[in-house]
Amino acid sequence: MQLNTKLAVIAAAVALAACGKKEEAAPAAAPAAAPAAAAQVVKIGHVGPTSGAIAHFGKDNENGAKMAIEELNAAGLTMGGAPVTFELLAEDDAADPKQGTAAATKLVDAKVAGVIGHLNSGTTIPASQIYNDAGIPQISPSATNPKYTRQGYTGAFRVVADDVHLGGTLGKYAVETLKAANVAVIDDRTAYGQGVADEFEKGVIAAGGKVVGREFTNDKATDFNAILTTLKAKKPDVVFFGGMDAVAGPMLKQMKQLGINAKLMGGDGICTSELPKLAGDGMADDQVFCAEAGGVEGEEKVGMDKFRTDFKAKFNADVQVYAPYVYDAVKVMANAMVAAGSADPKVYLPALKATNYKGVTGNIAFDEKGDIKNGALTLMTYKGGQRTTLAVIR
Ligand code: ABU
Repeated sequence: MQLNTKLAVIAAAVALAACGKKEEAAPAAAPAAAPAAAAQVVKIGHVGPTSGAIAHFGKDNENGAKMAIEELNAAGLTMGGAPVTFELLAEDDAADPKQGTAAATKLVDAKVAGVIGHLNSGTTIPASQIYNDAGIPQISPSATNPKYTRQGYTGAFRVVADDVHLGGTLGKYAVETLKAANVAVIDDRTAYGQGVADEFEKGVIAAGGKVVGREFTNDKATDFNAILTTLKAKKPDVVFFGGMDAVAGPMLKQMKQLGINAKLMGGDGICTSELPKLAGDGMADDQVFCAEAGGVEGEEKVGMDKFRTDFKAKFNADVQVYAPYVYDAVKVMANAMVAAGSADPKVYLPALKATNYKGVTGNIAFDEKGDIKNGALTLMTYKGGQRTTLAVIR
């Protein structure tokens, strides 16, 4: 007799005893029904900075994950013939590489079947070694440093374009479209900030522009007067900042105070709905140019627009940048598990590699490195404190 059947017989006997009936008085037991397959709970980890200066990014990403998990659980899915529910284990790494590896170790110990994250390149890259050693697949929805998918880890995936694409395109745009002859570059010395600034410089030079100055700060700095004064003397048409919006906001204020009229460009790290609040009156219309490392256009916008509306209704917050990419990444991972009939990474990894998924961020398929195929960029500026799309570029 199978264990579940035995338990059913024992439970029936206990129930009868509780009713005060003697066993011999009970009617003959009907043949036991085949036991229902046991429900499975699959743990999926998520990591981003939900504390610190860029907590608004981390909460945005985490909310994207929550939305996806809730929808998956409401769908009544089965995996390998048994009902499955997904549990989100959300960790905060505060955008700090050491906290990032601690969070990764915690998720591995908790036996997650996969991880969505981390948000920052500086945390994603060191954490990826821990997931790789544990055989746990990871999809980053926002880390854009190319190194992440160039380490030879078979379980590392990314659903956004990388900094080579992002920085190079912005450099070309500065010279060819904004007609900037002289550009200055600042970075925050993080894996993301320095990397995207380097790629921007290459793009400017390839397009025939001149880099007249390069300075750096850090991702916690608030005073940029010294470096901005140095760059002001070089009369740049454009200042590029490789870093996040929490630094770019005060930098814009100080550019205005110093009378620097240059445009400010940046990558996806500044391209948030929060930037106008952080910059206050330091941001003028059509002064800031940035790009999200993904994008949809035409009919595909319908799904993205609906996501944004639903997100706002649910969390009373606008999407910052990457919540839709997290949402899609969770669903891509869950779909691979369901298709493979297992949450065992060894079993579902081939299905994850073979992903061809139509999400709110467009079509998701991976190349041999784990990068998104045919990734897009959305170039934006700000008008009246709102992001305005200029173009979607592939
Ligand atoms: N891609 C911008 C923010 C995240 C990062 O790559 O550090």
